Amino acid sequence: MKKRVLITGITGQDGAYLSRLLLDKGYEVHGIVRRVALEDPEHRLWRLRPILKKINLHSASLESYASIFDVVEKVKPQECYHLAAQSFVSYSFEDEFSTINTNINGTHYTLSALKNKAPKCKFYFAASSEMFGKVKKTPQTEDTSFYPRSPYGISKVAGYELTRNYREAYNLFACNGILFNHESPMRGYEFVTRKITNGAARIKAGLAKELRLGNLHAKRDWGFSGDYVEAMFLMLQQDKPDDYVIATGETHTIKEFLDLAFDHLGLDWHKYVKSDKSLFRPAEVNILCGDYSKAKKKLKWKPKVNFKNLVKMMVDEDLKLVSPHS
Ligand code: GDR
Repeated sequence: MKKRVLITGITGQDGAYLSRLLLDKGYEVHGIVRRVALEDPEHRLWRLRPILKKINLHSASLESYASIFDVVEKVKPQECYHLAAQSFVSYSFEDEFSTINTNINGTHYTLSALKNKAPKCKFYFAASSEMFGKVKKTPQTEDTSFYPRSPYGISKVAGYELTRNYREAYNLFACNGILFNHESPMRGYEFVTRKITNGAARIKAGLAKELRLGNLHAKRDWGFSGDYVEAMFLMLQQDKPDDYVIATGETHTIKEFLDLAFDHLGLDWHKYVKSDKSLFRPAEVNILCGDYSKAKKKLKWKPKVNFKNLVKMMVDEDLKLVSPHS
């Protein structure tokens, strides 16, 4: 019998890489999507297009306990990866109520439904380096205290604590993956890396003349999503549930990202990029850098794609997309 897995947020970047990984490993893959996504597959399911026939999609909403409960009862998963969230930090300042309600309740509903209908199911929560916020220490480890700087970060701290509490109170096999930024050619266009690689490719192809960004001084620890979903999988294959930092251990500024992306196309970003105050966040996370020693030791995991190759991979793919015939 195939192992059944349920993925919330299956339509996102990580959902797409994780589904492929689990299909390759012989899992029966189930995913939760919003009803609107099923009605508009062309736009909302583009990342899953090549594997749509191989996976099972169920419509449910993170805002409805009843709908999550029904899917969990029907699928009775052995593993559940809870990736769904309002995940764009900037937007969380504009709509803090819905970010906080959806993200916290969605995690709580999923945990509770599993406890009631599939208590042996292993659970993964997509926690985030945003929880470290105004960092207390660099690099950040599993023991670094949290200081979130956005409604999104706050919602992730609550999700992290819910996950830990279900593990301790109800004996659920529940893990927190504290993932640092992770990118790919399937990254959403609103995040800074994709905005840069897409913007640079459009400028190269003559389709745009400038690129407006916010704070160029922030530093992030950027890895490759395809590597990070392997760490998620490994967490659920251990004997005991635990929490892990997943990162590369390197930090770079947005300017460094710009250097590599534009250089790769033979362009000088200073000529095209404008820093626009209206794109700055009300509270910024200035530096993130993760220490993944625990994952290395216990999961035998390490990142394979380095910063340079990640930027190149994204620029090359975006160039193909904007100028498909060249
Ligand atoms: P982040 O990713 O907030 O770290 O969260 P994002 O790419 O949005 O921002 C990274 C940094 O770039 C600065 N920045 C800009 N960001 C965006 N989006 N657009 C811009 O124009 C721009 N200009 C500068 C930001 O201020 C910030 O400092 C991501 C998300 O995937 C979260 O869901 C996840 O939890 C964390 O990574 C780990």
